[in-house]
Amino acid sequence: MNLRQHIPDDDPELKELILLIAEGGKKIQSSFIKKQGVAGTQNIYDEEQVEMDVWADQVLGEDFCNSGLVAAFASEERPEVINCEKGGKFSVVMDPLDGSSLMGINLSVGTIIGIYAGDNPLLPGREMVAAMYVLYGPLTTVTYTVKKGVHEFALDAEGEFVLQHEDMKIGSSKIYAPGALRKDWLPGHKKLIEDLEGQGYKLRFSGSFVADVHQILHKGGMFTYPGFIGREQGKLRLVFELNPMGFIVTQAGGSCSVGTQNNLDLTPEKIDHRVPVYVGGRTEIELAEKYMKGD
Ligand code: AFP
Repeated sequence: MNLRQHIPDDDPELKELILLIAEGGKKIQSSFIKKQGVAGTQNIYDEEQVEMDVWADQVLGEDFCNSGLVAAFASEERPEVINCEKGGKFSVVMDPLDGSSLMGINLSVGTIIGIYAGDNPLLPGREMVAAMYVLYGPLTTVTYTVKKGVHEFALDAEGEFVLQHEDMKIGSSKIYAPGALRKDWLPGHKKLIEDLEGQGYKLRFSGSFVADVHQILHKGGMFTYPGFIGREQGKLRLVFELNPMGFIVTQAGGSCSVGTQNNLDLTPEKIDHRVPVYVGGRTEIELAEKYMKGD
């Protein structure tokens, strides 16, 4: 079964949007070999943009606004929400190329997407109608949810996304992926990690959020990029990173949190709202909240 056959027909426009993004993923995948330079510009967080970041953002942004499906979108690479002239039923949030600093050494990177009804993309994550990511690894895969399970497809030699995993449930392996420097961890977080290590959790961290969460989704455990000394609010973005990936993991039976509450309940304060990140199995997220709330 391919992606088009699999996505439910009850909202044809939502289906077209998911397929459009999957096609965008193909364009991005086929351009890695050509676009390995550095763009020489910086994004709104003063990070250097590699050429592919800029390009992927442009390609997907144009696709959205040309489609007549998207009223507005917010991108990690842009300082403001973009309103599309043609309008449309949905608004989209995207990290066009997460983990892009790893592209130069050929590690997995990905495109993260959240879809909302209406023209405001800065809504609480719980209001998403769909979320998906494209992972560019040994295989190029699309993982999507329209709140009817989580399903994964792989790009084959004929250019079709074919079903690999249907109705995925988060695994039960003991893996933890901890970002930030150990010396800067806050006391609650340090206790949490010591607890996990004491239970025999194995460390796996690539530096690409989308790839690291993908591993946790398949195998189980927890990804965390906590708040830390000097950056107590955290490094990763609520709107573009934690909400869409947390939504997908939640649909697969897992959970997500900023440590003290579920991130999906938060209304973004601004486009680049940053948060401490905990995403993974329910047991692990409950444990994280116990330590982070100081219970
Ligand atoms: P890039 O997209 O700039 O590579 O950033 C990746 C990221 O936002 C996220 O994917 C990683 O989990 C995190 O940064 C890694 O950050 P450190 O390099 O500070 O560990």
